[in-house]
Amino acid sequence: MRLSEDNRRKIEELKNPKVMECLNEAIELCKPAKVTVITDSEEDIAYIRELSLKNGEEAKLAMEGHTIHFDGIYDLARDKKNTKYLVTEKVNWGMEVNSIPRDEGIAEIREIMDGIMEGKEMLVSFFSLGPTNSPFSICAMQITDSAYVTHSEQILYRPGYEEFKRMNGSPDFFFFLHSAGKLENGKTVNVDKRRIYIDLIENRVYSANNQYAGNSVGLKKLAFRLAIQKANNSDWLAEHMFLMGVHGKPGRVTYFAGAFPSACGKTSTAMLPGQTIVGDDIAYLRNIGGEMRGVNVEKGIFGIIQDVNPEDDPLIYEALTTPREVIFSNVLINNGVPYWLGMGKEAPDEGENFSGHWYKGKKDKDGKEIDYAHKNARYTIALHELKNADEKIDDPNGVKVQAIVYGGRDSDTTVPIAESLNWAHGVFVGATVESETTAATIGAEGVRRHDPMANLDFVTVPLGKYVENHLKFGAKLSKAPTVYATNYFLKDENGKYMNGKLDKKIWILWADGRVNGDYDAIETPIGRIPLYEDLKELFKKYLDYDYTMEEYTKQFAIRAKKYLEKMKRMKEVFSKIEMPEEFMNEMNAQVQRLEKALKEHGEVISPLKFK
Ligand code: SPV
Ligand code: MN
Repeated sequence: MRLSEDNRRKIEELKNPKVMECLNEAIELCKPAKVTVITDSEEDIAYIRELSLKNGEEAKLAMEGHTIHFDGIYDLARDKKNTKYLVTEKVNWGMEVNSIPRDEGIAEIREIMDGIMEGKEMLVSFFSLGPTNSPFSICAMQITDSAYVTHSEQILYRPGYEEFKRMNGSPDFFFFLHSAGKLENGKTVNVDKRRIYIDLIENRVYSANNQYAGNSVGLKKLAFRLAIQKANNSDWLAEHMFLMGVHGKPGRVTYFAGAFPSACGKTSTAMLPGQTIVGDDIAYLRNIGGEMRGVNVEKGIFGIIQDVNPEDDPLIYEALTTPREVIFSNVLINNGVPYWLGMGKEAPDEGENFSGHWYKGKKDKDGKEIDYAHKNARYTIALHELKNADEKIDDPNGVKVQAIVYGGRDSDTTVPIAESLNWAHGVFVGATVESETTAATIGAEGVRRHDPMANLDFVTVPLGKYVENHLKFGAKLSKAPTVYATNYFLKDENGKYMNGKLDKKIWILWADGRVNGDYDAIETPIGRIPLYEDLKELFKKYLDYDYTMEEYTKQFAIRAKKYLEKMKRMKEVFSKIEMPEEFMNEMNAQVQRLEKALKEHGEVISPLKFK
């Protein structure tokens, strides 16, 4: 038997028959040479850190606590094509969903995973999704042969071995079985056999032949998909959202949640100077006593490192350049020092990156020049390492959410910030987020993509049901949060961004002022927008910038024609789906308001016209 006495005891102490069953099944299938059970102890955590170095998945960098991990050259983002839901019947999803008949999928993945850990060590860990001892949280069991995956999870999630003990043998937990597969130079070889199969019936995920955390780390996007189904079959929300404390006035903290597609300013919003961060990626939201309350499912950040520089993201930059535990991935390493795109420092002409030894001018197999670091290169860091970590991060009761922000990458339509007219209008705004695609998933970049609540990649129930759950959730609150639409990526006629990177701070502080009754607003067909005077004052106070009337009228012009084009695209999408009536009413009302405005004032309307 591969399970030593010591490890067997650790498992038995959990007194959980399903844990035992999952483990036995995994051992039988993957046939590891050795099995190690990891508890919450400092000793076990240190063991993983060491193992990741020993087996070459990570290497030490010059700075104390810093390590580098490289994913393979074809494994640098989420693999949407090979991520599939296992289904037993035809589901009318209302969106493009990758699925496979369950029997067929399980047979395929079992064949791929048969003996996949031969000669390798199986690592068995337990985590809590959300704070420990909290009504929000879900327990999760992870089995993997990757110490990097386990190490990442130790940084990103709360320990769960003791939580499992408190579960009293309940089978209600998520289970993730992962293998990086055969490795060469620490990288997955059989990427053609990469599969991520999500079993919504058993609440488990099989993931094979990958290392990129969006594919491999069970607790991140894989658990998220299971949580969305669980939430939607109940009365809560699992969302692709950050949580932050906005400090608009001394002594006043107002919590915001925000959903943005990958690489659209989500982390940098949550990390805005002067504010506090609760979480940057996934939130569970519940109605507690009529209030919307939320927790961060995670306790760390797996963040995009590109453009983290002292000017735009001073807090992260400082954390990433001082001694503490950080895993860098897919950056360039030269002499033990990491270099990434947009760091504000020149990179050397050679070093090591995801392509192996790298030199300036190196080309890939298609003859395309390989950049020194990848656009989706990342850092993994615990939130408590950050100066701006909010004091309520681990509060089992979560934080009271008073505002929700939705944003996409939109060069020509949406104003920088607009307040929704009410909850249902806000749900409509969230469900009609569009964004130009980025490097965080494999595929074409720069294509406009509809991404409801920035959650399209992860929704595991029919889209209509998902939207309806949002509508119902808000209706039951005594006071629903105010919803805002933001857009940081508006461009002028010369293709130049109209706003600086820190302008988002102004939009967020304006929203905070609105929520707290500090400002008036102008009602337009798409929602309420700021008054020039208030923005002028905010820009001066926080960015020492003289915001002009000309900038304001340009940025906040209601591009009625463009908005109507967007509405046309949305109508096209939603006419094919069974959507709640309330949602369709919101869409029709917005179209009517826009058509009326266009008739009266033209295609591009100055905000002052609505004053
Ligand atoms: C995202 O792409 O939304 C991320 C990173 O947060 S990943 O883990 O790849 O999902
Ligand atoms: Mn994300």
